[in-house]
Amino acid sequence: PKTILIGAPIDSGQQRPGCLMGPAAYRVAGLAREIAAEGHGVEDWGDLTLPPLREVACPNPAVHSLAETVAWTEILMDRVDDALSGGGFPIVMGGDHSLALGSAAGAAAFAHRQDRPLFLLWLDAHSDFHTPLTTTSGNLHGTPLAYINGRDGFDALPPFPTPVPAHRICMFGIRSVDPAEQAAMQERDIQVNDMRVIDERGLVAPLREFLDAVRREGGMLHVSLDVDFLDPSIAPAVGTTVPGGATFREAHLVMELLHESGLVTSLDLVELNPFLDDRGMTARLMVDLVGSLMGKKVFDRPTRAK
Ligand code: DIR
Ligand code: MN
Ligand code: MN
Ligand code: MN
Repeated sequence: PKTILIGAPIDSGQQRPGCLMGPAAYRVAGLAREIAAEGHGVEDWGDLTLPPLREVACPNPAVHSLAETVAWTEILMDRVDDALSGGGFPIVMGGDHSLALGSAAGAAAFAHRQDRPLFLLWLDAHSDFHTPLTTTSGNLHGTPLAYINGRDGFDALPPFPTPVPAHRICMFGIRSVDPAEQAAMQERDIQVNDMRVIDERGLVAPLREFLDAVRREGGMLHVSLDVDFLDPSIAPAVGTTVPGGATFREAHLVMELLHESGLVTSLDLVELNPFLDDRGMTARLMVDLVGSLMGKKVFDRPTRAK
């Protein structure tokens, strides 16, 4: 499928300015060129603009920018669905992680019409499992996975099309979780591959288990890659760095395994804050990782038997 780049200059899901420069930084770092170099067609749909806002209410006074988040969610849901409906592979260039409310909803709407189950791979230091009712920071970038999983508290947003059950969600890189998130995840039996799992088992075994399930169920796979999945020493351009993240080699390995699986149907690149970058190193690393996802390798390896 042809890759569709969708710019989502969103920074309303958190409070540090700069994420809205993300799409521009990905273009400067050569994202389209990298994808084309792997032999894929690529089309850039440009940057989305914020639609007119509606008045919305939320009982939690900490929550900010809910109206913006609703508007972004609606337009992203529509555009990602459009890209998939046209046979494309959408890559949403963020923007903070609140964009995943819309991109995942768009993928879910399409999967629903295709009568296929949607799976979610969440690569992040954070679990993003708050609802607008439980968040204490009020930053809605901490909520998309709860929306995707169908938790209550998202009344202002469009109902999530076919919420994704716990066994179709897989998280890697997790090392910063708030108490309310932890309680909710435990209650729902979400499989959290925190850094200890990676240290003990490595990434390969748990990732292959998950990919095998996607394949078995004939699923679609939405991947959401938060810059802070990566260790801050290699990816400083993010507002919420957490020490002890994925290494350069772990991150590329994930992307190569995803490529070989042939299962990924949509992708988010989120939380890049170019204002915090060191001579573009984070933007370039993210572009390189997309290269690995699209098939870049030094020596070809046969795809593992299905
Ligand atoms: C924290 C930080 N759990 C919050 N979340 C995220 O504000 O709710 N940081 N996603 O990147
Ligand atoms: Mn449409
Ligand atoms: Mn996140
Ligand atoms: Mn994060």
